[in-house]
Amino acid sequence: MVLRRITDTVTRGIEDSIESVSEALFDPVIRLGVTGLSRAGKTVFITSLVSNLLHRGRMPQLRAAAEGRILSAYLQPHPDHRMPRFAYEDHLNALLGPNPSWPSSTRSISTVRVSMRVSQSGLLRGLSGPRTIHLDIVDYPGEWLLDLPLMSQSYGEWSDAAFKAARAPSRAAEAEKWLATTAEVDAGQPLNETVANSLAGTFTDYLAATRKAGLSSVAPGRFLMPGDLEGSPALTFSPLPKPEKPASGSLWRTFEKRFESYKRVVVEPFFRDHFARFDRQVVLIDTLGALSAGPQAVEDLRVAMSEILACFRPGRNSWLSQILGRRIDRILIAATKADHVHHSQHARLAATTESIVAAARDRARFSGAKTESMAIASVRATVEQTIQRNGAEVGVVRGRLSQTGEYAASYPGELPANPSNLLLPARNGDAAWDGTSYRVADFDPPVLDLKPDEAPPHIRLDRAAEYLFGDRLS
Ligand SMILES: Nc1nc2c(ncn2[C@@H]2O[C@H](COP(=O)(O)OP(=O)(O)OP(=O)(O)O)[C@@H](O)[C@H]2O)c(=O)[nH]1
Ligand SMILES: [Mg+2]
Repeated sequence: MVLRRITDTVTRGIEDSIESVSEALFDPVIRLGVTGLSRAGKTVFITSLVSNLLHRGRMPQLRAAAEGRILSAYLQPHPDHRMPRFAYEDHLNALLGPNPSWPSSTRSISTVRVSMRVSQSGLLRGLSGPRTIHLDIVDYPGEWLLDLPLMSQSYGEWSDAAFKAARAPSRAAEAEKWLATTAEVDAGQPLNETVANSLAGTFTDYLAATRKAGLSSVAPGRFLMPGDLEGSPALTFSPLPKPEKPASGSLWRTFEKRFESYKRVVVEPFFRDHFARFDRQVVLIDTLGALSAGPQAVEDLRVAMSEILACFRPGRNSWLSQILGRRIDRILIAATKADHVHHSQHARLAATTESIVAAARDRARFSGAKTESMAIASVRATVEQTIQRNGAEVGVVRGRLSQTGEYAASYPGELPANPSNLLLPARNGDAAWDGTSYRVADFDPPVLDLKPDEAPPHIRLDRAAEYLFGDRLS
């Protein structure tokens, strides 16, 4: 019996490795990472992309689709059974029902495999038959990337940086309670779990409040996006001022240990097992949302995006560059929800996004990854209209407003031709935009009466797909 089980295991092991060898040899796999900060639009993007790959009528800019070379596309179970499956069907059903709703918020990593039978282009077409190409799309919170800098920081350094950030004027109100709780604690005293919980709790509340105020830079990522670590001791710590000589068993030493184990047990496995395996990456960014929250939200978004993009160009001797198995050679930075503004403003939306990420993007480009920015809408929830306003024609969008459920036109304001008009006040820490405001309405998803072979309407999702993996379908 025992022998039989061992042989079974060995055979299965061999079969598994044969499967992965044959897959590696014959069926190319494209691993596409989809990230962005919370509410950036990751789930809607993946749901619409998968649907539009399965039914390609709205994908003229994806060359392989336009040339009729994608003979079929279908969903397959992912070979790595440990990875949670992206709930594509649930998310699509939410969008397509008679009372459509946006998919619910996701908190962790998940994946879906779209397999395509593709015939080759040009001369090769006649020479070899179609082949199967797997596209593995991985949804993961951008907040998790904000943890990379922790890998090179000690607990003391991280604490100092966190206190400095919390004392910035834009965070003072949100940080007040946590700083007051910290001030009452003697970090050199022996650990007391009640005190530890109250520190970690007020610290997490502070991070959540800054996020709610529209600020983006809120590491450690798992405090707000715990995934399956909710309530775990790995997350029960917070920054502390360092006492003179902290004894072992003191609060400070315990938090130092927990910080180190957070790095080892949480941060490192994510980068090693997932991040290091991507070929292509799309970073979604809600530029319009930040504009409506004000200059400080734009500045905070700029800082968070530079931390996120730094992960794609690790220094040669850094911890990350040593574990990177493959290299991400294309990054798309996509401003989502472009259907919130008239198409006449899309170029300015892309330019504004481009300047928010400019410095970080240039560094990524320098290290060999190709990058591009574009304005997209994964699901188009509005129609466009031109109205007369003070004698001039103005392009507006019209849709069902989430707040009231009524159809109405919306004009969020005119984006400036020169993005530095936005970035400078943001850098200066101005509290509001000078003489203007951006008010971006939330729209419900459109009521779609799709035929079984149709996918949701979008803006430039096909161009995004062509950039991200079109070259791999030839
Ligand atoms: N109009 C419009 N709204 C969108 C679009 N994509 C996303 N949204 C809005 O943005 C919200 C967040 O989108 P999600 O796709 O759930 O964002 P996410 O990044 O997965 O968010 P988390 O899972 O919470 O991290 C949605 O509920 C919609 O209100 C789009 O293409 N058009
Ligand atoms: Mg999501």
